[in-house]
Amino acid sequence: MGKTIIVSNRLPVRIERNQEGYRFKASEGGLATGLGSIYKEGNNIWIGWPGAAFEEDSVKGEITAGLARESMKPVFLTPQEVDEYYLGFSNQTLWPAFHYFVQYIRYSEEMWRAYEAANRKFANRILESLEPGDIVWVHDYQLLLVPRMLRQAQPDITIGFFQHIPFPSYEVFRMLPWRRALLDGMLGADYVGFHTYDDMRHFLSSVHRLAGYDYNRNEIQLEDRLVVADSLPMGIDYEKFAQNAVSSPTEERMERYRKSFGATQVVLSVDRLDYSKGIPKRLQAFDLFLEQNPQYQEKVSLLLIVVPSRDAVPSYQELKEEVDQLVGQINSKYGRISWTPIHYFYRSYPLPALSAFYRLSDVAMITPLRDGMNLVCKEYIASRPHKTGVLVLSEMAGSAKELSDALLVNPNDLQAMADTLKKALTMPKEEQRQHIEVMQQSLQKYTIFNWVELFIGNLQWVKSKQHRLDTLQLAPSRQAQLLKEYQKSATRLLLLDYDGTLVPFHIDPLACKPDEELNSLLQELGNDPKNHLVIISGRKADTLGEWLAHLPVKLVAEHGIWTKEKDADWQLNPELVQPEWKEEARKIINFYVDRTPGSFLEEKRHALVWHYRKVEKGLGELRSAELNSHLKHFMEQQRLQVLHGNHVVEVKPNAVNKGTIAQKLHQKLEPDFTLALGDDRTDEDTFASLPETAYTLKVGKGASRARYSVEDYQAVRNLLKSLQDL
Ligand code: GDG
Repeated sequence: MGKTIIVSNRLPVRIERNQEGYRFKASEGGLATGLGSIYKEGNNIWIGWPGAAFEEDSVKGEITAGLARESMKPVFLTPQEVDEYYLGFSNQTLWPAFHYFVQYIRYSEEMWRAYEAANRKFANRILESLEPGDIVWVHDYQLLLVPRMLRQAQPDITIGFFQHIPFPSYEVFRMLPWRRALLDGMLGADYVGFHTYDDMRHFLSSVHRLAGYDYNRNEIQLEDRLVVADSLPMGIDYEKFAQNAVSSPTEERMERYRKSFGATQVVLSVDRLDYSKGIPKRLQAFDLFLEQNPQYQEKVSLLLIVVPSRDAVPSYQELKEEVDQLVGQINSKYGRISWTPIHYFYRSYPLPALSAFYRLSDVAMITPLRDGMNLVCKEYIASRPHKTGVLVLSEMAGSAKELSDALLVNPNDLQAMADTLKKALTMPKEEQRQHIEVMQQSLQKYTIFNWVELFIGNLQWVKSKQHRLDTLQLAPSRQAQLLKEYQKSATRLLLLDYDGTLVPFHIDPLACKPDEELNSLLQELGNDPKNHLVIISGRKADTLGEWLAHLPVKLVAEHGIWTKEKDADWQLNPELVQPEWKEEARKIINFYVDRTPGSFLEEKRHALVWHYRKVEKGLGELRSAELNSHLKHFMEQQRLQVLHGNHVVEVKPNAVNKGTIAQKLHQKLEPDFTLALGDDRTDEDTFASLPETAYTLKVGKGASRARYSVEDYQAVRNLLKSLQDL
């Protein structure tokens, strides 16, 4: 087991300078606390930006050495990179898009290039530290491209990615010109986590519609790898907040604040300055509440804590002005000498002060317009030792999914917010206790530590599942064993698929005629009297005959409909049912074509295929399941099979199947050595039909029922040459 490398845009540290040099203060963020137990263990490290621009090499060296003592490695960014990658693409393109603020999205090719370059810088820093067996855990929207960059450099590594902000609906995500590169970047990971089921669902839908990958529940099958998406809501360090709430620094502060507020009820609001947090709407709702409920004037105050953030971004500067103005208006409209409606602070506080605010407040009003999770509301609940207090929470925060005992509101509905605030202020203590108790129990059970443990556990599970699905490479030792068994056997069945197995694919399917090398290989192998060489293909009989009839091989065309011995005529499979079945099946399928836009019926000589690749995701799955069972009901008694494949439902006679024919040949011949080679889905039937002792080989990457895999047609030819040379 190697080390774990955690990667996030910011390192969990604040760097301060005093006379003696630089000092490193651990930050108290949720993530830092949660991962604190991990990144300091063994050789584990945390890689990220130290948070300020350091120019001189000597300073960088000093900082690197200081951070190394804390198990951290810096990625230094220039002021221009901070401007274009962090404040630019991350916070003026991705942040607004992912929070549904499409009006704020900046579409700048220059910022995108800076984002790519900065992601590359992070990836390179990780690669410098990476050793075999390591796990890399990448965090958040600033680093979406990093997983793929790592995967390209080191195809086998274990990579987890967690997104802390929402993943938007496909309808919004598709607006980004760089959408495909962003998705591919994320898909470099093995395990991709989100706070909520909806975020995960949106991600899967974008993956399907934009990248064309299919998924089954939450598993995405790429060409060569399985990726699992998951919803894993982040918890808090519950004990830390619960204990802080009753610590003496908190108690002391709380007493002081309480004295200043007197008998006034306090409503708390804490957020970073961000348009996603819904601060202006919250203020308007408070205004409406005071206007409609004058009896509450002088009886209730809003404690508004706004933590400065991203103030170099224009939309944040505008927001700051708007908040300042609204607070001014409300305070001047209702304020008295003895009462201030809104106590407004634009700064951040040390933890004991924050804790005192949580304890002091009768109500916490957390109403973001959109929030990945929102930890403040969870911290408020954990900081209520007497189990009183009311949480008014936006439906649009990820945490609303877990905290259903809060008073949930639509943050755009001012009247509902004003009414809910009133309800919160008048809620009987007993009812408050019931709600807080339930929420405390759930937050206590699922903390940040459980979240970290679960994430890493799930990531390892995905990796082991990938290994189980991976077909073993035909390593030299296994190939040697194969050759040994071949040599000592007396009767051999060699089943070879044609396209993609013996010859490469070509845009023109008629241009895949066997070349000289292949001709002589097949000739030699077929001449060996111990060998029964069969080419088993989906191709038409005429083409196969034209290309291969001169060779000492048996030919099977159109997946088993036609067979031909050397120097004999083509024989129609006697088990084929009469084509009348098609009429009934066609009627059924057409009924689904009419009801499902984007689907169509393909007529083959011995099969009918309903295609739904272009049908809207969801509808296609629904209708295909219906059609599948509808057809099964009618068809299976008639020696027909219904197959639900990759965006197709196919009905065809049982006899039309490479597996059926392979099994028959095997039973008849009773060989003591069997080799089957194939590259696509129809060859899977061959692999499945043969006994376990057979050498079944999948050509190319991807999950397969074959025992082993080889890289491509060239590797197949090399293998056949080794057989011939024995
Ligand atoms: C992103 C997503 C997701 C706040 N003021 C002070 C202070 N804080 C601390 C809180 C809390 C944290 O900052 C804020 O976390 P949130 O979750 O509320 O919001 P974002 O910063 O937007 O975080 C969010 C989160 O990532 C985690 O995945 O929940 O949806 O947007 O822990 O306590 N801490 C101190 N003084 C303050 O004045 N000490």
